[in-house]
Amino acid sequence: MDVTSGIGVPQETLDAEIKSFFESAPPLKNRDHICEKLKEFIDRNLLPSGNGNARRVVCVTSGGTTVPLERRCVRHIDNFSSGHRGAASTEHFIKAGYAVIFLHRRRTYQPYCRSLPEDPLLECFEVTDESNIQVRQSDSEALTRAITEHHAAVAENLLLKLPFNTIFEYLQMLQMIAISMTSLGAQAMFYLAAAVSDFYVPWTSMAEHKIQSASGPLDIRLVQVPKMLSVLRKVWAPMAYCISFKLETDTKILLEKADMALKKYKMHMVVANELSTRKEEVVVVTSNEKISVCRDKTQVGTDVENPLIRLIVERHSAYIENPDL
Ligand code: 9Z3
Repeated sequence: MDVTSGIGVPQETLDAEIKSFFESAPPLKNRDHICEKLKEFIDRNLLPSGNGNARRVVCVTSGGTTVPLERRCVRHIDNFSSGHRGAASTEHFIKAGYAVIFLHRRRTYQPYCRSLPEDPLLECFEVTDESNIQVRQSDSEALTRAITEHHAAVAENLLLKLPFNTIFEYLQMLQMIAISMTSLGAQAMFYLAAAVSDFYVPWTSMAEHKIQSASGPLDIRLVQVPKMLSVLRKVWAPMAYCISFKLETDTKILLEKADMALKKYKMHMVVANELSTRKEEVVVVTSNEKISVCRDKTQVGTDVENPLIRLIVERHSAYIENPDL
């Protein structure tokens, strides 16, 4: 009998922590709208595509979750994640024929916009006379490509973008997405590149109003965010192909920690990356391999996500053929 969750915490304790997390989280404001959009997106992609099968759908998570410190939030704890990994991967998945649910942190990198200036609206256009603006010649190629590719992905129902800010929003939305993807069976994939907070302030113990500085030094108790990966694998989406990411700043412990995560959460693959080299190299860890994947440095403008997604698509195909292997 499985008495622990595989992460050193008894299963009942973990279940209770998860239940309490969801019960006490502030409900999503637009839950019904998200539900509708998800249903429509999945239903359309369940229809036979070019090869006569339902399309493969991947949920790409991207960017960092925030941890609010006050209910009427003025301040929050944040992390470094820019969302570049998620945005780049989304483009490569769509190119490979997948439909992508892009669960992303608001105002982080977006698919197809990565090569545009930081403030494209102000920087890519110029005023020609009092009432007219035009795209600057130097930006016209990049902008046309971004607009064309984005519109094509949306028009073909290959991209659904769902934004989050807080850890509460992220986990509730991930659960909704996972449950709505059940009908896809092994055609579904989770690519969990978001940097998810490990600690949070429970809603029930959070200050209502802005914390006052006059009250002196601040003591806040952060509790551990329950590990949702195992529940995602076991309960929410048991047939889906699941890939999580392991980030460390100390390379000496990176692969060992990735290996541990693979086993503890029963992931199909863990992508290990180190903070400073994450755009150049990652290591794909599976139950019997460690494959180093590098960006092609001989070509300008290439991403490490290009060979990474190629490898993942190959492995997902093998899994669809034989999910029990
Ligand atoms: C990653 O490791 C991503 O590759 C990065 C991408 C966040 C480093 P950027 O957004 O960076 O392109 O700037 N994501 C997962 C990080 C994480 O929180 N992993 C948890 C852990 O390491 C497991 S879920 O414990």
